[in-house]
Amino acid sequence: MMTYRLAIAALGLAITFAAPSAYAGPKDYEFQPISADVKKGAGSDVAVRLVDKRTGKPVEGAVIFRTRLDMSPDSMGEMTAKHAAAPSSEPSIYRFKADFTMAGGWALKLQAKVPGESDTVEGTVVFKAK
Ligand SMILES: [Cu+2]
Repeated sequence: MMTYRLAIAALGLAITFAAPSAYAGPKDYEFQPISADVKKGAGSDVAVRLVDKRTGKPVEGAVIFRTRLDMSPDSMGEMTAKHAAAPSSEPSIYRFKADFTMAGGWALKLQAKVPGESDTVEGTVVFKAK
């Protein structure tokens, strides 16, 4: 009987400690550059990967519904660049074509819907145009 009660108590503890990580939140995801170096000029390739930070695994099937590309890393936050989503053969890599009109630091700001996550996932990826 004693061991049974101990087992129940241990199970309760396990559930208590497991609970916080059982619920995913938007902060559990991160957009990362495939390559932080990009080519200055029109129609440059930009690619980001979405990773689940809890597992380190890539996340497939995110729907990126809003983006902004600006030079905020070089204190030119008002300077934006035209860009558009481009096809990707890998489901966890999200590609764009961008017109980097100036050499220097550019920030790609993304908002996405991620499968199984009700809140919007946001991320900023910094690139260096050369
Ligand atoms: Cu600039």
